[in-house]
Amino acid sequence: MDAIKELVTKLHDYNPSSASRITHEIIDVLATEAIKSFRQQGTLIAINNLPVHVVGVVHGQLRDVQRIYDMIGRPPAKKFIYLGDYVDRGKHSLEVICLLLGLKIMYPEAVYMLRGNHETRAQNKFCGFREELHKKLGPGFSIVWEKINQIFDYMPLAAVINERILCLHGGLSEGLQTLDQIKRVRRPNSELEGFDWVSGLVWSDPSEKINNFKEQNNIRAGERGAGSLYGKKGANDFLERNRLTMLVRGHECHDEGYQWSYGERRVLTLFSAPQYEGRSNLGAVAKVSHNGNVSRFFTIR
Ligand SMILES: [Mn+2]
Repeated sequence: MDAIKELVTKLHDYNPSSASRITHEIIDVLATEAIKSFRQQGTLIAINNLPVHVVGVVHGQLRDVQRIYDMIGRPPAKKFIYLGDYVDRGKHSLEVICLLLGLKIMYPEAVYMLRGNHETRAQNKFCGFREELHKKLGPGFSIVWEKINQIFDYMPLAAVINERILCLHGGLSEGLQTLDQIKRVRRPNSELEGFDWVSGLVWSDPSEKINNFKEQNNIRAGERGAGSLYGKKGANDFLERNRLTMLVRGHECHDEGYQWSYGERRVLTLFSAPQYEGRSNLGAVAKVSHNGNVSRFFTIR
């Protein structure tokens, strides 16, 4: 545990010029402890200790993860739930995932991490993470890559805040009727690439163009090739059936860092990586306050 504390302290203030190597040994420790922690908390997490800050996609942008702590405060004084996509795209996937896993291990009731579609081998093999490990770790990097992906296989898929706000990475599908279904998903769960509702948890997107559900199987039309689109009626029926007031998810970049769908305040997208891939978007974090409502947004430029 001392080694993890030391790593977390270092990564809180890390800057590339003072980089010191993250070793294979520390990743072994992180893997053992993180898997233990994720197994203890189930596939669907209940968060009843408010306030909590909901962070969307961060995609390897370590500096922005640090800036969010500078703005809001650090765990365990402040509580956070992250909506996935820690790795790929940005330059510091390794540092981001090690910092967040270290915090998760140290403060299991103040830091929660959900799985995103990039926390899968099929995505992070080709979207930046594997190459980053090759560059930073040299020989033996593929063992570390596999080990970190084994951690991802145990990450929870959803959380419910205050019994009313469902958090996940992607969204809903026709085959998902109740929260109990999510609770019963067995882990480790390595494949999340299809149109089934489990894959949809990390792949699906809200859509203004349809009413209920539609598989995203038309890649030529710009669809993702996994998960579903979910419309206003599909989303609201699901929320009402499960006595939820809101769905908060990540997975899509928006200019303001957050977006409400369907002209209502029931389905919220959060994206927390500003200037993502050369765009000029803001990054946003939502605060769920004591009364269980989204009370404010923090944004970074
Ligand atoms: Mn995503």
